[in-house]
Amino acid sequence: MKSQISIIMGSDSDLAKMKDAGQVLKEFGVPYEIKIVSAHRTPKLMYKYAEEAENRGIEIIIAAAGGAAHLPGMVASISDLPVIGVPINHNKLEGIDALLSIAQMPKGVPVATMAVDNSYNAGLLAIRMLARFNPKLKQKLRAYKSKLQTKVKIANQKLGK
Ligand code: RP5
Repeated sequence: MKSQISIIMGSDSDLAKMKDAGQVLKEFGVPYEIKIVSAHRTPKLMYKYAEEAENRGIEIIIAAAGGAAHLPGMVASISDLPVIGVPINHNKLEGIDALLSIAQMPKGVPVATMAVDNSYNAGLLAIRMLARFNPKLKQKLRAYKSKLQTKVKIANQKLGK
């Protein structure tokens, strides 16, 4: 099955934090690919990857990076696809460096920026985007949201005892 979502990250040291994005896509049955593509260490690969992603059938790119996190913004400048950025806490400045690098994009080149290390929400946001045009996925999302509500209900019942 062709991958609909691309998960890319600047280094294999980001991988552990990006697993949640893959996990949630897997749970919803959305095919994805995952790769290391560094804006600073492999700029030519990044350019080629971003330029070709749409023609390969990718619909949304989730891009993660830590520190001077240029990958999501650069990929958004090259590709027309929606880009979801995940700032990684690389144990320096608590990830604020990456958060600001990814969020503070200039007008005209948007990146949907997640909370630091929150690749789970990046996966879920990608699913919400796809669900706009995919009724089966929409149904799964509804079931997911209702499970969230049940969890809170059970937690409240326990508090009441
Ligand atoms: C960024 O630099 C990567 O996304 C990673 O978060 C950070 C450090 O990379 P390594 O030195 O651990 O490979 O480009």
